[in-house]
Amino acid sequence: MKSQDYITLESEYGAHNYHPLPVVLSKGKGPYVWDVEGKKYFDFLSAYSAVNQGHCHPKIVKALTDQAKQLCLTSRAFYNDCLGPYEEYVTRFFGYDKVLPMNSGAEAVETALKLARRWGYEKKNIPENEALVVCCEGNFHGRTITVISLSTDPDSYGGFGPYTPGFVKIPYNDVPALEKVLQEHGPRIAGFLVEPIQGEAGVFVPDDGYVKKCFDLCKEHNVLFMADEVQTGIARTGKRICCDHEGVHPDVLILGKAISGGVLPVSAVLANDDIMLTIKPGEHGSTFGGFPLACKVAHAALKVVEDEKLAEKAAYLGEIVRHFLREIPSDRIQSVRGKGLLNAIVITPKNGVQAWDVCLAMAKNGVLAKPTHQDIIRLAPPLVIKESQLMHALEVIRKTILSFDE
Ligand code: IF1
Repeated sequence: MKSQDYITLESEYGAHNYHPLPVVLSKGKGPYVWDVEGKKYFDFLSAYSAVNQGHCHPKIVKALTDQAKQLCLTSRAFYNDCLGPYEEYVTRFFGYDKVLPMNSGAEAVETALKLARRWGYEKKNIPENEALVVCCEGNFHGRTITVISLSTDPDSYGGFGPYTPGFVKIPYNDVPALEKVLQEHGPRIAGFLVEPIQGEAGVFVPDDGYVKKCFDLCKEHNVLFMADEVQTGIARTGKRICCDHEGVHPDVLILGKAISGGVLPVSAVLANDDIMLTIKPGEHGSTFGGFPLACKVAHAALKVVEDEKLAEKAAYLGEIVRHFLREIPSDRIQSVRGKGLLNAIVITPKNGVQAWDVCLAMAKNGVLAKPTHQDIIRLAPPLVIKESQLMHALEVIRKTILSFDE
């Protein structure tokens, strides 16, 4: 079958909840993917930063296949010999007392929201059903009904009401706005949920010091600082988690995507005992949460991050990316921004050429990326990409953008 045949099948039998680029992939290895016609591409999306360790990393695939022959799923009705060792590893890896394992990023965000509310009632004595969580305009935390209730993007929340109450939205990258809401409603506020870099908003990097100032304000007002690092975590921005850039240790850390190296849906919420133990047996969980396969895969995926020094690599290569892109002599590039290997170029639409057209041309030339919000192209290759491979891909991006100026 050809690419078009697969596209037709998806259109015929699948929900139309996505608008993919017309590329049908069938193989992945490291920073590369291949389509069904055998064309090779650099993957500059990394499944939205889930494939930081590269496609089909041998050590992660081995962990999956070895465990899959042994025991896949027990449910949490019983103990098993994978969960405890993984919980010890991942809590030590990120520096917390406890982890609550879930599957998707949205589920981990929901878990964090439940933890904040429960902690608010039990430890902060917020009156029952009155807890508030502060979140930021422009956020993306997932697509469940409660999580879209935090959203300010009509494409995310439109037509799905009524919405979950108890959220206060403030501008992102605006410390005084947080200070004001804490002064006005502090005693009822259980948590502040924030992405240290807003990924979906277009790799919106806040001012230096923003994360630290928000953290300090939360401490001052006895509010949980909850970092959604589903996209920015796991070495992507050049540190183990993005909050590390400002020495902030979130009260609640939300992880997903690359915690499994993009092999299985694995997410996690980490917190210390005074927060985590407010949820009692039988009050939260999920069938596959922390199942044996997930434990082995995530353990292997995190070990790859450590052994291959992927955070340091991302920091070093990220500087090269931003310098290179800023040197491209094209007025179509409005700005270049990012941290580590989470970067984006803002494209100025000119004579009808938009970011989508640039991505189509890049795909033709062997680099896969996808625009977000019309004019922003996110560039996030797997962190295992070699410098020589990166330079090759950057040259392709350069030539592609300049080709529109001819
Ligand atoms: C899609 C966006 C990115 C996330 C942050 C939680 C989640 C995500 C910071 C939820 C998920 C994914 C969802 C995916 C595309 C991608 C995405 F475009 F949707 F917004 F990365 F920016 N917190 N982001 O980025 O995690 O439930 O998906 O596991 O919906 O197509 P999830």
